[in-house]
Amino acid sequence: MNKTKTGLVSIVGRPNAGKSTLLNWLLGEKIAIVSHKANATRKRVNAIVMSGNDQIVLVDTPGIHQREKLLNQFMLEEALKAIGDCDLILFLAPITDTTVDYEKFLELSKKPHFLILTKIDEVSNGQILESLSKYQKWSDKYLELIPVSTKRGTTREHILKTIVKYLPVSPHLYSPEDLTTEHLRDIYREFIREAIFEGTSDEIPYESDVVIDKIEETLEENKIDKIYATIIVEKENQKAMLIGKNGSGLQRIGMNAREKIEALLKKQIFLQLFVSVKRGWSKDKKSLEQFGYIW
Ligand SMILES: Nc1nc2c(ncn2[C@@H]2O[C@H](COP(=O)(O)OP(=O)(O)OP(=O)(O)O)[C@@H](O)[C@H]2O)c(=O)[nH]1
Ligand SMILES: [Mg+2]
Repeated sequence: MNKTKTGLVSIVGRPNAGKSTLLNWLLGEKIAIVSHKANATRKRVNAIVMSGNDQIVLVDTPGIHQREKLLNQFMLEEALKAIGDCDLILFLAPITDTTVDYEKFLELSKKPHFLILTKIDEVSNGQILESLSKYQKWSDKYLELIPVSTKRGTTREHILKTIVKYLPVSPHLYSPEDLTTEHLRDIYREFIREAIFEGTSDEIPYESDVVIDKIEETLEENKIDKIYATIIVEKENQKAMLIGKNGSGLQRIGMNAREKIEALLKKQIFLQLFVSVKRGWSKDKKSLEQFGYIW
């Protein structure tokens, strides 16, 4: 009998390590928020990746970090839950990092894991070898040590096959046709957040979030689906900065987000954004729960 392998594989590591980029790359489709600014991911995101008949359920997580704010505590707990609830961990560290984060991770979890060194396109071959040798002393701790670049060179299939080697024989958890367990509206929200990360500076990316108010779908020809969303910020001056002169800032964010959503849906959509102030939302449990950050 032909038995399939299936497992939950959590991607963890410090903020900005390249976790969400790796998830999108292994999936072959962009669903998770990516930013050069740290702490972009706030919640776990599942991607369903098939390798032949075997199913890998990848779980993207917020970067492991310590900060006082309640939202950051939620993010840390999301990462810790993902470490607890999986068959295998992919621990990511940029190739230029010291080994400190990996040493901390080893204290935190005894789970089977791969050590994945990311962004190797940013350094020379000599530096890659040097980094690999630094980690050799933990070779009895990790199952595999894999240097990766999502920009060039590394083969995706090799990584997927290597992951499958360590997964249990088990029926699929999800339909092989599904790409993710996320609702589309949650992906739209992440794409709008990504546009905010790209289009604003200072604290705005960290003190804003997005609520999808309404989605109007149409089957009629010549008409397009409409998405209405509200950007929530903490302060009046952030609202003014987001909206910009004559609304130009908000318009730019809206265009950028619309293009991201259209690339996923492979069709045109209409997106309208509003901005609203909710003082202290990122430090208040009730507000966080309203935005779907549920402990
Ligand atoms: N050069 C290079 N840059 C990369 C690579 N992978 C990711 N990056 C960049 O690293 C930055 C962070 O990537 P993310 O995928 O958002 O990192 P993350 O670990 O999910 O970050 P958080 O969600 O904040 O924890 C982005 O600017 C990516 O484009 C890579 O292989 N090579
Ligand atoms: Mg991320």
